[in-house]
Amino acid sequence: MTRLTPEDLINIQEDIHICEQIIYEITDRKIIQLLENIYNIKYNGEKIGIIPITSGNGLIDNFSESLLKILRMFNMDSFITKRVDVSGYYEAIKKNADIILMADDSTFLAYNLKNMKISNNQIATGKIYSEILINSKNLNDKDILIIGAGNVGKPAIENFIKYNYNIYIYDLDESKIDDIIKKFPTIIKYNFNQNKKFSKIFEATPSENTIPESVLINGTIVSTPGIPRALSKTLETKYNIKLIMEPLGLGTLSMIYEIL
Ligand code: NAD
Ligand code: 2YH
Repeated sequence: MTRLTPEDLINIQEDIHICEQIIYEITDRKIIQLLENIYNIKYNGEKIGIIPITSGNGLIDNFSESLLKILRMFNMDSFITKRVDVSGYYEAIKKNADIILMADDSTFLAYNLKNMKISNNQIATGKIYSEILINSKNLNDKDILIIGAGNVGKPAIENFIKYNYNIYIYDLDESKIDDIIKKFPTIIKYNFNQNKKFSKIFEATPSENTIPESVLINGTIVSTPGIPRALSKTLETKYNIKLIMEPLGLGTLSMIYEIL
């Protein structure tokens, strides 16, 4: 599993700000409006405690601070516990947190201590990045290319199925595709020789430059939580791509809304 690096998070506020503008351009909605529509709930001042976790490979410089910046950008009442791990959990409860956020090397979760709902970053990220495409004004085109059918890709695929998309899927690991096609037989295995172009692409892999020129048209919307970047800057500019890409913010907000 890919681990975030402090470098990934350096421009987190600016990255989210750019995504906010593109999301508004393609959906006519601000991020929070979109989340309210998706989860049919509003944030109501819940207090969110961020607990740094030292297990495994330890703390990531800037991780907890980036979460705090993200939540505060959207006016959410939030704090980082001074202590870490179990002591941090205790501190969060003593400070009357309604929700806690914490991550080790394999799981990043949000837990609502009042209603006992729990969310997982990979699922919530797949959800929001797919919903951005589903809510795009270009509703006529129901073809979607999905690159990467892992833990983030799978919930996105299930969401596109729900909205009757024609799903074309590519993954380096063919067994991942076969498993998904067993579950959803209408999904089409894509290979890049098919020479089909897409106005909507979802990408969630840990590899760089996974989106080749052959699938792009002018104005393609690329919604990609995958780190590092899936599309070269040259292709982004050449095809006026509407690129939704940032390392932590949208998924974290989606986790919070899922458990309100
Ligand atoms: P995963 O390991 O569960 O799935 C990744 C999938 O990509 C695998 O099925 C793998 O076979 C496939 N893959 C790898 N290289 C490929 C390539 N070159 N072409 C096609 N398929 C390829 O990982 P995940 O949890 O689904 O995460 C995917 C990416 O999303 C990671 O980079 C992760 O760090 C990132 N992520 C970002 C956010 C965010 O908020 N932006 C949140 C969660 C995860
Ligand atoms: O980056 C990660 C893992 N890849 C899980 C993310 C799931 N998408 N975890 C962050 C670890 C943070 C660290 N424990 C800290 O600083 O608290």
